[in-house]
Amino acid sequence: MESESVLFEAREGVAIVTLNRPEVLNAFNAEMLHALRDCLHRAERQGLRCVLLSGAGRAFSAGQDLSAIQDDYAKGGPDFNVILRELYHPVLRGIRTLPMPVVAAVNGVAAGAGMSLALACDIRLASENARFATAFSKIGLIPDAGMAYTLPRLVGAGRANWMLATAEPVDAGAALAMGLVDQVMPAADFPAQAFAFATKMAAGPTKAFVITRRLLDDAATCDFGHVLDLEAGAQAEAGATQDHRMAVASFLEKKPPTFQGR
Ligand code: T3D
Repeated sequence: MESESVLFEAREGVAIVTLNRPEVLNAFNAEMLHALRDCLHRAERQGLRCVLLSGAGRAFSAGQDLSAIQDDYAKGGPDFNVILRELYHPVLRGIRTLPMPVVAAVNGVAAGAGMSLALACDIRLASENARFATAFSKIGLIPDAGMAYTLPRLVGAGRANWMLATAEPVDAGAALAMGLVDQVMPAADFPAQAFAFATKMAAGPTKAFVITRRLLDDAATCDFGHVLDLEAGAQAEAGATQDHRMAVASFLEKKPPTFQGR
């Protein structure tokens, strides 16, 4: 079923997924997180080759909708363990296992779990208007939605700790300098430039992208010898794809490759 809170459009091999509750800066409620997970499934079912994730209005996402869990405090408090496992984790695991790259187009502020969501994506493009705020410590919480894994890997343990302790917003330029985002683009034509980037990803060697993501995730928790074992298996997998064979043949014929994602 179509959701109003997360929009889905398929164009040129790209699933354009837009968080759409701009009146609360695209803060997450349960319905929205279900809808987001469904959009990932839909991109896979339709055989698309890249997801471009962005927010409507002036924000990417302000994280958990704090008014949506307000009633729970009167009843002993929200069950964060259940909320995280049942609502957030399927989305995050969905992104890390999706058989296509996921690009976050961070159009504005990304806070709390909204920032976590961006960090879980394969690539982060930032508008000049983007800001990143961990936010958790401002409300007495700890980093969740995968941020304890992603943030120190992107910016290093010291900076991650600083960003989590102070929760001060980091602007797009500073985010680029510390490796939190991959590219900063002008705000004026950010949607068009982000889409153009996503179409390039969609025309790439999809399987190699996905195997690379898995290898990097696994390598983050392995010793060197184990990584060498993993890479041998992973390269055998990539080497068995049609895209690899075609690209080598194209190279030898001095022609540009046309990847099919197979
Ligand atoms: O549930 C669980 O399992 C726990 C999971 C937790 C994960 C988390 O994400 S915890 C962190 C939750 N997020 C936050 O604490 C961030 C709260 N928001 C802010 O700090 C600021 O809004 C921002 C820094 C993101 C942006 O500031 P600014 O000045 O640009 O905008 P604003 O004026 O604060 O917000 C605009 C509106 O959005 C405002 O509503 P209004 O006054 O126009 O009616 C504001 O209340 C609303 N809004 C912003 N963030 C949230 C929100 N409403 C509900 N929940 C929000 N998170």
